[in-house]
Amino acid sequence: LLEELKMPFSHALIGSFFQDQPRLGNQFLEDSLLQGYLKRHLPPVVLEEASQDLERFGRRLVDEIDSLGRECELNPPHLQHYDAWGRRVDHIVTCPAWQKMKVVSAEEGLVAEAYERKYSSWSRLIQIVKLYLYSPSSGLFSCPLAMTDGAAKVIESLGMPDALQDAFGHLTSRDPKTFWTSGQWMTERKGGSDVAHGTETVAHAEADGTYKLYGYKWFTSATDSDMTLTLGRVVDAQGNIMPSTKGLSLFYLEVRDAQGQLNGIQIQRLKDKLGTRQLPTAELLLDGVKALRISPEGRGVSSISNMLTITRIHNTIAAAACMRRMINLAREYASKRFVFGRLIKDHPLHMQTMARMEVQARGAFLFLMEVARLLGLEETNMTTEQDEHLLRLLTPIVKLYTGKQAIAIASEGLECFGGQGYMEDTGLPALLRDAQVLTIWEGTTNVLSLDVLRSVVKSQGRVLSAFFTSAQEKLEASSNIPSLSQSTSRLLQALQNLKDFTRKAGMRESGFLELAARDFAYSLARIYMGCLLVDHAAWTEATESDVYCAQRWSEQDLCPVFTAEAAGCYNADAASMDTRLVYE
Ligand code: UCC
Ligand code: FAD
Repeated sequence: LLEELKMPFSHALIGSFFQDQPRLGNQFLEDSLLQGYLKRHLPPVVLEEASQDLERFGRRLVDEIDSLGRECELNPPHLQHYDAWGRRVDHIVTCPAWQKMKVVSAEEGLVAEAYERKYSSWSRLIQIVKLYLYSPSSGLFSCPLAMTDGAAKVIESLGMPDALQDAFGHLTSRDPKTFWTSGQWMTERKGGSDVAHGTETVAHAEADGTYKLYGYKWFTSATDSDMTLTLGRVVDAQGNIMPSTKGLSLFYLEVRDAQGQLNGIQIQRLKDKLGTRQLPTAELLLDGVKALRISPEGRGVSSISNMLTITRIHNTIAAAACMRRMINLAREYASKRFVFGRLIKDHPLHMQTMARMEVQARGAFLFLMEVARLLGLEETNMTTEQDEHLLRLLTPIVKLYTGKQAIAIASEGLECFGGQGYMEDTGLPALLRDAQVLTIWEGTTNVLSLDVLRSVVKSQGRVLSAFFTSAQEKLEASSNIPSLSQSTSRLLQALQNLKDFTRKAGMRESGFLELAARDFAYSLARIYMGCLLVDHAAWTEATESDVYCAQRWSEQDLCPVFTAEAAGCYNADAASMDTRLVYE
C-alpha cells in the first residue's frame, strides 16, 4: 500500500478513482408524469392491466432489450453485393440483435396492440406509451415499426381490400414467425419534400392488372423490410404520364418473392449517415418491380397521407422518449458525480438546467399523449368533428416542435455528463446523433409548417376554430386555482394575440403567411403545450411539480408569430432583405 501511495500511477496502477456510471432503471416506474397521466385518464380496469404490462415491459427493457439496442449501434448493417461466386445478391447483413428486435416487437405486440383494440380507443394510447418506453432502447427498430404501423393504417383506411388482407395480418401479427415490417419509399433524387415534382418512378400496367415499376428511390429506410408502400406515375397506353401530384398513385409491393429473391430491385448502396446507423437506409434501383396499385390513379399523395400521420406521430414518440431518457440518465448521474465538494445534484445551477430540460420534456410528453388520445378516438369512430380537425392540425405541429426540442435537450443532456457525454463508448452521443434526423425525415420543419397552413386552408379555417375552442376548454379548470391563475391568463392573452394575428393575416399580401408559417406553427405548439400542462396541473391529484412546470412553461414567449409580426418580420420587403442578408 505504501508503494501505491508513493507512486499512484506507475505501471499497472491507473489511479484508484472510477466514476460510477449512470444506470438505467425501470423507465415506467421512474416516470411520474406518465403514471400520473395514465391514472388520470385510463378507466380503472384498463389502468390496472396496462400498468402491470408496462412495469413488466420496463423490466424487460433493462434486463434484455437495452443491451440489444446497444449491439445494434455497435454492429451496423452492411451490404453484401455479390456472393463468393460472383452472383449479385444485394444482401443487407444485419446483426443478430437487430433480428431479435423484430421478434421482441412481435412478442410485445408493438404494432398489433393498436389494431386489436382490446381496450377500445385506449389501445392506441397504450401502444404509444409502450413504444415511448421502447424507443431509446430499440436500436432504431422503432423506425421500421413506425412504417409498419403506417402501412397497416393505410390498408385499414383503404377498407381492407382483399389483396391486402394477408399483408395486414402479417403487419399486425404477434407471432414472430409471421410478423412483417414495412418500408415507405417516397423520396427520389429530385425531391423528398416536393414529392409531387420529384417522383420519376413510372408504373407500366401488366395484362394481369399488376404493374411493373421503374425508378430510383434515393432514401429507403429499413430496406430489410418485407413489404413497402411507394409512389409512382402510371404510364398510359400512349406512353404518357401525368406530371405533378395528379399523376401520382400509391403502390404496394413485396420486397422479395417466395424464394427470397429480390423483386426487380437492385440495392445500389447503403447510406453513410450521421446517426441512425443501426438502421439500414439504402438507395434502390427499381427495375421492373412487380407491384399492386392500391389507390385510385392520381390519389397517391392523399392515400399515403394516412401513413404520414402515423409515422409523424412515431417521430414524436421518438422525440419525447429521447428527452425523457436523456434526463433520466442525467439525473441518475447527477446523484453520483461529486464536484466542488458536492454531488452535482446539489448544485442549484445544475438543477435549474435540468429543470428547464424537464419542462420541455413534460410539454412534449403531454402533447404526444393528447395526439395519441385523439388518434385512438378516431380509430374507434368516437371522434367529434372538433377532434378530427384537431388531429389533422396537431399532427404536423407536434412532430415539428418536438423534433426541435429533442435535439436541444439531447445536446444539453450530453453536457450534463461533462466530457463523458461526448464519449462514444458511453452510448450517450448516439442519442444526439439519432435525434438530429427527427426534424428532417417525415417532413422538415418548414415543410410541416406549410402543411399546417395547408390544413387551415383546406378546412376553411375549421381546424383553427377547433384549436381555439379546445385550448380554451383546457384552461377552464385552472382559472380559479390561485397558483395557476397567472399561467392561465398568460395563455389566454397568447390565444388572443394568435386570434389577432390570424385576423390580420387574412388581409395581408400573398407571401405573408408563408413567411410566418414556422413562427405560426411554433405559436400553436407552445400555446397548446401550455394549455395541456396547465390542464394537467389543475387535476385534483396534481403534484406541486406539475404546477411549477406549468408556471415555468408559460413564462416564455408563447406566441412568437405575434411578436415577429409586430417587429415587421413578414413585411413585403422582409423576404428580399432576408435573402440579401444571407447572401451578402
Ligand atoms: O422520411 C421518411 C421515412 C423515414 C423513416 C421512418 C421514420 C419514422 C419515424 C421513426 C421514429 C424513430 S418517408 C418520407 C417522408 N416524406 C415526407 O414526409 C414528405 C414531405 N413532404 C410533404 O409532406 C409535402 O407537403 C407533400 C409531399 C405532402 C406535398 O405533396 P403535394 O402533392 O405537392 O401536396 P398537395 O397537392 O397539397 O396535396 C395532395 C393531396 C391533397 O388532398 P386532395 O387532393 O384531396 O386535395 C392534400 O390535402 O394530399 C393531401 N395531403 C394531406 N392530407 C397532403 N398532406 C396531407 C397530410 N399531412 N394529411 C392529410
Ligand atoms: P429538400 O426538400 O431538398 O429540403 C432542403 C431544405 O429546403 C430543407 O431545409 C427544407 O426545409 C427546405 N424546404 C424545402 N421546401 C421548402 C419550402 N417550400 N419552403 C421552405 N423551405 C423549404 N425518405 C423516404 O421516402 N423513405 C425513407 O425510408 C427515408 N429514410 C430516410 C432516412 C434518413 C436517415 C434520412 C436523412 C432521410 C430519409 N428519407 C426517407 C428522406 C427524407 O424524408 C427527406 O430527406 C426529407 O423529406 C427532406 O427531403 P429532401 O432531402 O429532398 O430535402
